Amino acid sequence: MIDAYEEDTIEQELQHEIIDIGKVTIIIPFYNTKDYIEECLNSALEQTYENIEIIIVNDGSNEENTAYLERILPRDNRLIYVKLDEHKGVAAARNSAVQAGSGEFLYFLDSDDVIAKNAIELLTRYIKDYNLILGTTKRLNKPLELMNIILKKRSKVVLTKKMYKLFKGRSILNMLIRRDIFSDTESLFYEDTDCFTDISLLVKIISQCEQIPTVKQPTYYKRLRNDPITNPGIMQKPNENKTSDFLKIYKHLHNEYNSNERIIHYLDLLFLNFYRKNIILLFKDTGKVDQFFNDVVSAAKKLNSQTLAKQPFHIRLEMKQLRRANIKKFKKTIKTHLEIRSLRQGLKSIKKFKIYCYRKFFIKMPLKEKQIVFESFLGKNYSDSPRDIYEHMIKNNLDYNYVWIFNDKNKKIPGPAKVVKRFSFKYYYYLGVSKYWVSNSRIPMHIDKREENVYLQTWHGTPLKKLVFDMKEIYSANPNYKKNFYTQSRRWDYLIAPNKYSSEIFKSAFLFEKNMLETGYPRNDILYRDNQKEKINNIKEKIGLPLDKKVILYAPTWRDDDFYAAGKYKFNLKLDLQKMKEKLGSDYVIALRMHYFIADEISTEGVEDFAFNLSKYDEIAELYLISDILITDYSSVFFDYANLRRPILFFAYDLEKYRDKLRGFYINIEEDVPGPVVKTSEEVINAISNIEDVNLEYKDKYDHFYDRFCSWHDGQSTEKVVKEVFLESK
Ligand code: C2G
Repeated sequence: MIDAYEEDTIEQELQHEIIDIGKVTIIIPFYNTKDYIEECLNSALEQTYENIEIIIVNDGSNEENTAYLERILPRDNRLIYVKLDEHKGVAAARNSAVQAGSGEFLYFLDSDDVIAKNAIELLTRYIKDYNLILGTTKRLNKPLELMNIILKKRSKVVLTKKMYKLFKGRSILNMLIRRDIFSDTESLFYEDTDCFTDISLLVKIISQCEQIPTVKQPTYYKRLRNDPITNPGIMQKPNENKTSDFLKIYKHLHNEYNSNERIIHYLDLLFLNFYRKNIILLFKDTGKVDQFFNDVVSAAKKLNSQTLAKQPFHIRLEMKQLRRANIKKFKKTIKTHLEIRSLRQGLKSIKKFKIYCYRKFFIKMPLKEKQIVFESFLGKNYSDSPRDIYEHMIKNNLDYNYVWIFNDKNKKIPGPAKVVKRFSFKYYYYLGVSKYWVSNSRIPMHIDKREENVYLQTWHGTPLKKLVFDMKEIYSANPNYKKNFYTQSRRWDYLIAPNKYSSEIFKSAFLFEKNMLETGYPRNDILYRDNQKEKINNIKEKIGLPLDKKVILYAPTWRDDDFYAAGKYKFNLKLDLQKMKEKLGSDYVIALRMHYFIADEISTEGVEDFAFNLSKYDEIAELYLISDILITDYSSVFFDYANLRRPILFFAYDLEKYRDKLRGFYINIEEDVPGPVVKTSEEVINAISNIEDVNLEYKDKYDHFYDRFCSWHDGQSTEKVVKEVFLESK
C-alpha cells in the first residue's frame, strides 16, 4: 500500500539551504562511451549538494575511449579515477568503485546518462532515517541543452512497501543508499554475468528495507542508446545472452537467499515476468527451446508454488510441464500459446488484424513470380526511380503484373497497374504474394518479407547529410531509428547507387552488403531525355506557370528536431517572398517545393502570381526541368539537379546547427558544392540578380562536382537496372 509521506510537516521544517548529511559517493562505470561521458561527468560535478566524491572506473575501454576520457577528466579533487587493466564488466567495475570510495552514501550513475543539478540535494533532503531513497527517472530524448530540466527545492515523496513494484525495472540507478547497511567486505554486485547484475544488489537492499521513499521530482535522465547494432548498451544485447544471464543470476540468488521469503517472492516474480516477456519470444524458434530447455527447467523448479498458484492458467500449465521436464508437451503448449498471443494481438485493432492476416495467411499463399509492387515516398506520389522503372517495363511490354501503392486509392496513373491503398487489406495481400517489391524508401518494420521475395531498394538521393550508422545522435521523432533501419534494410536485395561516392557511403551507413547496382539513378534519365524547350513548355503549361518567365525552384529539406510527430515535420519559410517578388518578379516566378515529410502548409498569400506551391506535385524531376535556378539547403536534390548543369544556390540559414548538431555532412559544404552558400533573403536576391557572375565564379567547382557525382548518368540507368533485376537473373 502506498502511504502519503508526511509532506506538510516536512515542508514546514524545510530550510532552503542545503543540509550536509554526509559524503555521497557517485559511481560511474565507463566502457567505450566517449560520446556521452562529458555530459554525464559534468552533470555529476555540478551538483548543488557539495559533499560528494565521484569515482569513475574505466572498465578496460579501448585505446581511443581511454585516451578521450583521460583527456577530458577535469582536475577536481572530488574526482577519483580508477583504471582496470582489462574489461571486467559493469559489476566488477562498480564493486571496485565501492571499495575505492569513502562516502556514507552510494549513488550509481551510468556513463551515458545525466542527472539534474539538484538530484543529490533532493535525495539527501528527504532520506531522513531511511536506508535508501529513490529518485524519479525520465528519458533523455533531446539534446541536453534543449531539455527543460526543472530544478526544485521541494518534491512530493511517496512511501511504499511493495518491493516488486519498486524494483521490477531491475535497476539500482538513481537511488541514494546508506553505505553502512552493507558490511565492508561484502561484494555488492555478482560478477559472473554481463546483464542483470543489479539484481544482486537489489536483493541486499530488500533484505534491509521495510519501506522505501521515492522523490517524485525527476532527478535522473536516462539515454536510450540509439545504436543497438554497432554500439549496444548492456541491455541491448541479443535475447539469447540476456536469457542465459538472467537464468544464471536467478538461480544463484535463489540458492543464496532460499530462506528469505520476501526475496524469493521478488525473484520469482522477476522470473515469471522475464519468462513472459523474453523467453516466450525466444521460443518462437523451436531450436531455441531445445537449446535452453534444461536451463529453464532448473529455474522453473525453483519457483515457489504459492507464487505460481496466482499466475494465469497457461503460465501455470507451462511451468508444470517445465517442472516435469516434459519437452514434447511443452513445445506443443508453447506453440498454442504463441498462436493465441498473436491472434489476441491481431484482434486488438483493424490494423493489427491486417498484419496478423499478412503473417498468418498472405505470405504463405502461392507466390506470384511475375508480380511487382511499387511504392514511392511512402505512397505519397507517383514518382522517382520506381516510376521510371515501371514506365520502362510497360513501354517494353515485359511480361509482368504491376501493383502501385498510394495513400489515395483513387490515384490515376498510366498503364495497366492495379492501384492499391496503403495499409489496406489489399496492400498486405499484394505485398504478401508478389515476388518483387520496388520502393525508394523504407517499407514498414512490421512487414517482414517472405524468403523468396526480391526487394529492389532504389533509395532517394546522394547523401550530403549523414545517414543512419554514420549519425552520432538521433534527434528525430523516432528514437529507435537505427535499430529499425537495420532490420528494414536487411530485407533489401538490391540497392541503386547514383555515383561511386554514394556506393561507398551506402555500404557503411546502411551496413549494406548485398547487390549494389552501380548504374546511376533511373529518376535522372528524364533530365537527359526531356531537356528540350517544347517538353519543358508542356510541363509549364500543365502546371499553369507563365511561359514568359524564368523559374526559380526552392526545394529545401526537413529538420530532424522540428516535428509534430514521426513523419510530420514543421517548416518555417525563411525566404522573404514579398521582397523577392519586388526585386525579381519581372523576370521570374518561384516554385516552392517542400520535402514530403513537411506537414505545414506554406502560405503564398499576397504573392499568388509570383509564388506557386508545388509541394504536392508528383515528380520533382519535372520541376528541375522547368526551372532555371535551384535554391536548396541540405537536400540531396542538388546532386540530381546538377545533371542539368544549371545554377544552384544554397540557402543555409541554419548551417551551423544543422551541420554540427543535427546531422553532420559527408562533404565540406563551404568548399565542395557547386554554388554559393547564402544566409539571408537579400543574399539570395543578390545572387539571382547577378547569376551570370555566379556561374562564372563557380564554373570550375561545378565541372569538378559534375565529374564526381553525375558522371554515371547518361539517360540509360533505368534500362541497366531493369536488365539486372528483372531480365538477367531470370
Ligand atoms: N525531395 C522533394 N522535395 C524536396 C526535398 C526532397 O521532392 N523539397 C525529394 C527528392 O527526390 C530528394 C528526396 O526527396 O532527392 C530526398 O530528400 P532529401 O531532402 O535529400 O532528404 P531525405 O528524404 O532525408 O533523404 O541519401 C539521401 C538522404 O537519404 C536524404
